[in-house]
Order: sequence, then C-alpha cells, then structure tokens
Amino acid sequence: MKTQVVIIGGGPAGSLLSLLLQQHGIASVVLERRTRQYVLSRIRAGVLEHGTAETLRKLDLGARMEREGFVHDGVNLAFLGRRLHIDFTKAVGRPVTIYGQTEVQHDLYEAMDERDLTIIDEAGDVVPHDITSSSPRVTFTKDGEEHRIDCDWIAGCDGYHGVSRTVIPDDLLRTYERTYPFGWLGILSETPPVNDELIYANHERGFALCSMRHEMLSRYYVQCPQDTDPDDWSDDRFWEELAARLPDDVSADLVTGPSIEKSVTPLRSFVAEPMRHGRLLLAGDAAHIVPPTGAKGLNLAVSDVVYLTDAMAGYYANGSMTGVDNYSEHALLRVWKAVRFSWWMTTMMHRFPETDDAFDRRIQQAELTYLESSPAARMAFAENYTGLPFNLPA
Ligand code: RFL
Ligand code: PHB
Repeated sequence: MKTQVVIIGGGPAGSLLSLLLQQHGIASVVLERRTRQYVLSRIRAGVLEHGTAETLRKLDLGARMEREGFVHDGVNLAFLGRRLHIDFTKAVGRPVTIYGQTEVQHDLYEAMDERDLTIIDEAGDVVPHDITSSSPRVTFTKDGEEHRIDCDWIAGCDGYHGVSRTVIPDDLLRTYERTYPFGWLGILSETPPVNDELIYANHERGFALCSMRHEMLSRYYVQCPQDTDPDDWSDDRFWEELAARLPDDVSADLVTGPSIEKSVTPLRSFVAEPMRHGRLLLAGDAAHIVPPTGAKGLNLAVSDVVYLTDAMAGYYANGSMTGVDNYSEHALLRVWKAVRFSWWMTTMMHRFPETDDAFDRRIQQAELTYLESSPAARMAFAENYTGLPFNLPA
C-alpha cells in the first residue's frame, strides 16, 4: 500500500488531520490501535476554544455542535465563599463552546466515513521506519497479517503512550515534565447542571469543578489523592464532598443522582521537543500533556494539526520545506503558552498536600482577588481560556 501521509492514531488529532489534509487534496491513511467502539466511547474534554469551534465549522463539521453544544460567554471562579464571574465576551469578544470530546470524535469519524477517508482500526504493532530518509514507511499487523504502507510523511498522533515519540532518538529529544501531587475524581450524572456556566472552585478541602455536557448531563470533578480508587467513592460520598467545596448558594442548588461514569485522571504537564524528526511530525498528546484545569488538551491537538496541515499543504503545492522546517518551533510557541496557563490555573486553584502552607494560600488569594479587582487580569484570563489565536508566530 502507498499513500502520502500515514497518520498513527485515530483520536481527535489524527482523525481531524486526515479531514484537513483531504481539503488540500492530500491523501492519508489513519492507523488506530483500538476498536472504533472504544475510541467513540472515551469520555474526556468538554470545552472547545473559539479557534477549535471555528476549525470544525470551516470543515463543515459544525452542524451538530451548533445544535447541541452550548455557547458560554464566561466562567465562574469560586473562592472564600464567593463567586467571581469572568465575562469572556466583554473581555475579549469571543466565547467558548461546551461540546464533549466524545461528540467531536463521533462527528469526525462520521465525516471520515462520508468523505471516503481510510481508517484502519485494531492495527497492531504499528512501527514507523526510515523516518530520516525521503521514503519512510509504516508496518503494522491487522487480523494476524503483516502490512506495510510506503509514504512521504508520518504524523504521530498516537497520544502520550503511543509509539511515534519513542522512535525519536533519546539524545535528540528534550522532555520537560511536572507531575502534580493529586488527581481529579470525575463523575458523569444524568442530572441538570448546577449552574448554566462552569464553576472552578478553590476550597480548603481541595479543588472542585462543575461542568456539563447538556441540560440533563452534568460532569463534576473533585481533587483527590493520586492513588484514589474510584470504587472507594460511593455516589453519596462524592456528592457530599462536592457540595462541601462549593459556595453555599451553589451547593443548595445541586441536584444529585446516580453516576453513570466515575474515573480518576492524574494531573501532569509534559512537553517533548522538537515535535519533528525527519519525516515524522508529532501532534497532540503524543508531544505534550497539560493538566485539565485550563481545558487545553484537546484544543492544542487541534491547533497542532492545523499547523501540520499548513506545512503539508506548502510541501505538496510547491515542494516547499519551509512550513515543515518551521512546524515544531511554530507549534511549540502556542503549546508553551497553554502549558503555562494550565500550570498557573492548576497552581492557583488546588491544595498541594505536601508543600501547601499559609504563604501559598495567601498567594492564591492574592491571585484570585487580583482577578476580581482588575479588568486587565480578567482580560488576560479570558484571552487564554478562550484560546490564543492560531495564526502564530506571536
Ligand atoms: P488521544 O486522544 O490520546 O488519541 C491518540 C490515539 O492514538 C491511539 N494509539 C495508537 N494507534 C496506533 N498505534 C499505536 N501504537 C497507538 N498508541 C495509541 C489511541 O488509541 C488513541 O485513539 O490523543 P490526541 O488525538 O492527541 O487528542 C488529545 C486529547 O484527547 C487530550 O488532550 C484530551 O482529552 C486531554 N484530556 C482532557 N483535556 C481537556 O481539555 N479537558 C479534559 O477534561 C480532559 N480530560 C484528558 C482527560 C485526557 C485523558 N487521558 C489521556 C487518559 C481525561 C483523560 C482520562
Ligand atoms: C469537562 O467538562 O470535562 C471539563 C471542563 C473544563 C475543564 C476540564 C474538564 O477545565
């Protein structure tokens, strides 16, 4: 088999990339390790930056998002028993869209089917070869048989645990990492959301987040120790803990019910540089991870593949290597700003069990009351949360 770009990983980065490349007449094949059912049932992010929603709309993928998603003009930060509303539209003139990654993934796969794009699922032992030559290839197994695809480029969109990053020699890859000493215990419940916008709460007992998917589906999180077993948390225990971390007027409105999903997510920041080696270009979680506090993971995967598409479009239009040569530096400019924002928000909103002291609390309170008193600080928050523009370099 032969194609122009082999895309390893059929998550949001890989499937969106395949659709974007097609718009430029560039052929690709997506190799996904899991079953389609598994990929479509993963529950992850919920907030789409303005640029992400625009990218989906430009690809004619916005119809269901427009119908079923919610445009949010702001978020709330709760602390010291009160609530600060940050109005995005007032501050920066752009909102965010609440539309689950599960739905985005569904729309991407549906469009790939309609537009005759190829995704090979349950592809095993995927290995990129000869990535520093001008004719790389990828081998994999499917239904017990070995296959090989020759190509011009390989896009590593296979997430943090994928194979792509591992084929870049250690001495050429620099990694930066921060692990936070806690996780998030999250639940989904078929109850009406407690508020019409998200609430991020800083509380003595730990961080809490009230989010949603739609009118009758709520997503809530509480900060928990990293080694938390979700089975140790009955629904009643979760609701009690969540209510204790929210301002009284919010917890009074909390509608509880059985959870339909409960899981723990670890929090970490990770960046691998550079994002390209020879004919292999990394995108999304394969190259970087952010803690979910800033709601940036999915959105960075989208901006990466927009840049990657630009690079490929330049190469196939006139043989130019400029976009390819600039890809890593270009993408990392935006990545590091999202890493910074996610780290900052995580630091401002959580209890750090080992090191937390009275000084840290006062700094958090100063950050939060500064946001409360300063339109400039709120503007900076809104600019980052709704997403920095895709049209870099900045
Ligand atoms: P994904 O979504 O991990 O997709 C990678 C795909 O590659 C496949 N794969 C392979 N395929 C072939 N061969 C191999 N060797 C392969 N190895 C892996 C995988 O099966 C998968 O289908 O990465 P992508 O596309 O870069 O998208 C990134 C986003 O999914 C991610 O940034 C966000 O979901 C992060 N994230 C969250 N982000 C938010 O903004 N808000 C959240 O609330 C939030 N919650 C989460 C999250 C990520 C989680 N992970 C990674 C476990 C909760 C969790 C649990
Ligand atoms: C979610 O709805 O799952 C969600 C929302 C905002 C975040 C993280 C997760 O910052």
